[in-house]
Amino acid sequence: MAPPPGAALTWELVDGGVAVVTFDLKGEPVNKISRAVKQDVQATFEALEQDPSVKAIAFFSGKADTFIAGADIEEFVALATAAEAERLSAEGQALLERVARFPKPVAAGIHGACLGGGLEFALACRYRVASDHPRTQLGLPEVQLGLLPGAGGCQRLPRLIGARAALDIILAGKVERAQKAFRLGIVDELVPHAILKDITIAAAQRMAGGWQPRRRRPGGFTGWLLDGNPLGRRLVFRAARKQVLAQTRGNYPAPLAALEAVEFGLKHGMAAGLKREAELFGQLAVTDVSRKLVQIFFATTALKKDFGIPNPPPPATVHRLGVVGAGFMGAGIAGTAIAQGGVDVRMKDADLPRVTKGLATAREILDDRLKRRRITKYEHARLVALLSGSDTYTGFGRAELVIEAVFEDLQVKQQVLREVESASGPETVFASNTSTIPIRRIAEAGGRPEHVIGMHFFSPVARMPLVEVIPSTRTLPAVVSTTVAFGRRMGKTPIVVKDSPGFWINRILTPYMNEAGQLLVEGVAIEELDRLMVEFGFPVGPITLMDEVGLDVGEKVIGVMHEAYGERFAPVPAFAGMVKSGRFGRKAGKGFYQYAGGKKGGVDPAVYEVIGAQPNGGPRPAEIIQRLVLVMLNEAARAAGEGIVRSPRDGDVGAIFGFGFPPFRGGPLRHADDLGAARIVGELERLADRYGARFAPSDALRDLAQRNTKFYP
Ligand code: T1G
Repeated sequence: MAPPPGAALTWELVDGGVAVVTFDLKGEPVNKISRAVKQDVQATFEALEQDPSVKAIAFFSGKADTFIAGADIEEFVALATAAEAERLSAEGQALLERVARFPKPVAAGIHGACLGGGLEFALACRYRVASDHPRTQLGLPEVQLGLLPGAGGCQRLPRLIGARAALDIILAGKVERAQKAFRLGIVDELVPHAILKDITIAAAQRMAGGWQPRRRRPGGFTGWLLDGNPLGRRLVFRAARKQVLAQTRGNYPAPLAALEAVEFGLKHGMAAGLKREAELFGQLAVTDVSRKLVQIFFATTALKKDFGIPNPPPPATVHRLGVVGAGFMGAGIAGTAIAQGGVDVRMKDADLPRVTKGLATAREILDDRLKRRRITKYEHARLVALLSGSDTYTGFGRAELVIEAVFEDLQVKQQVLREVESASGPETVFASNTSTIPIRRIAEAGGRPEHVIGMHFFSPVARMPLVEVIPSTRTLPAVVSTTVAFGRRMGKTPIVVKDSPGFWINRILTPYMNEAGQLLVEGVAIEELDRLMVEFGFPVGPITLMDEVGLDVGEKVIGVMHEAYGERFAPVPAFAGMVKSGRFGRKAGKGFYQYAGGKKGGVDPAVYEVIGAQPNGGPRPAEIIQRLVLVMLNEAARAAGEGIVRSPRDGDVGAIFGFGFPPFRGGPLRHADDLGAARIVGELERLADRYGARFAPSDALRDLAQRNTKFYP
């Protein structure tokens, strides 16, 4: 019975009675499992069961780089009730139960992304072959969407690879490379892409002939000791619950629910586990946390295609990158550009000792990837060979892009621009990693301002996902698209922001950091400040962040912001004392906290002397949080009102990726919408009366309050 035209699944019979099924969702860049696709799968497996010539199935994707990207996330957005969501999960479970119990063996040939419901489908198959291609990634990222694997993943993965290994993937929403998935036992064979089809069909033919796959015990003896018996498993679950609570601080319900679905299933059996899994999926799918995380997913995928300007010209390809400044940021940019982009990098600094140190730091990024088996020895050697440096601009002539990461000083940056212009070609793009200085001010010192742009990375570059791209009013559109494209090639999420002091991130972060300084002076203890903001959802508190960024860098940033925006950015005396006393933070081995051998210790009690305050209390916790959050939201509204970011989406993704604004709150502008502009204005007025004009509500917020509208209408 031939499938209806346009169906997502098609099949043909090959030797040995194997039906080769191809899943290719027409008109879609990726395969995803929607309700319509479930019907297609149902109908196809019905036909395969009825057809006596079919002895076994080999299942493949017709897409170039994705096997199956999971359930259709867009269908979740439309879910109104937990019961409806539970039904959706149960339908998915029933379909995969049919595949798992299918009377004819099913082998899956996996190339590309095999995620969420896509991996759950593969887990329901009797045999899995994967290509050893870098694009082949397998995982259950559901908790990143505030959900759990709701099509049997919480039941089948632990039974296949053991509870501990499965929890390691499910609770963190991990995606593993094919090599790791093979080592864990998620896939049975790992083969070059070119022979994936043949090997998978051969496996199906063998199974049609009665051969049964034999799998080794997951996790060996330790696996048996911990996963293989109820007592061991109780220890595993207790440790996992403790770790999840420590990481989520109760702000993300999905990992705990997933843990329960796994534990319940192993305790009460598959059927009971599936039922509990669907119930928990239903409850999670309608939570505000999941809604926010799904919104962030679609915002980031949309940003993957957005060049930040209308009608973007095609970007130039960068074959050689020049990096001026071999300090921590410059080396991070160089190492990440090679590790992620595979581009040839030439570093330059004032003298050879600095260059040598920078090359070593950049190389550490590659060594780390080898150590964590993210690259092979061969790939490591090939990438290391792409890195070179000197104390002259030799080799910069061939660079299509030069990123400057020198000291945060206008004159120094202007001097470097002039030097790079004379050492490089007429089309070379000059991108400054300045975090605050307006690009037009740097560009005005050169001869080709239309080729100058800002490219602001965050520390540590290898790990922080955001890059702010800042064109001046004179920057050519082709320079913008080239810079955005290169940021993506480095594995970053670029947002294009307006050229103004502090751009977006430092513009909204500085008032928050300043307010933390004010609260210190008023007697709030350092630990208390950091604890409250971590509980609010930030990865670290403002004082720890100040130590990470560096008090000296902070002082530079505040200086530029105060000059540009006036009193509401007035420097806090507490911080100036720190810089004078050489307490720059982690890099100086001392800041607000103590550091021994690079490891962070407790608060340094001597620091209170330096900042001229004693931790004797200060405002109550709720007011502390309110002052820190509202001063940021107020500035974010003001900056968004000035068009510093092109959309609330860019602003929120920027804040989440740039300094870890709590994702479950959706970002500062989404959070402002939840609080309501009128309420925020009221609270700000109260704070302004009490603490000063820095809390005066911005016109943008007053306007939203008046019109009773939101950033996301
Ligand atoms: N549902 C809906 N749309 C999806 C999608 C999905 N699962 N995956 C991708 N898209 C869209 C995306 O929005 C974009 O749309 C286009 O496809 C190309 O994506 C029951 C509950 C697969 C690695 O979390 O990680 O299964 O912008 O630009 O860079 O247990 O997309 O073109 O209109 O990102 O090559 C779990 C999500 C779902 C994986 C491809 N799955 N996707 O990356 O392309 S929950 C995920 C990705 C689930 C079950 C549960 C990536 C990718 P548009 P793209 P890419």
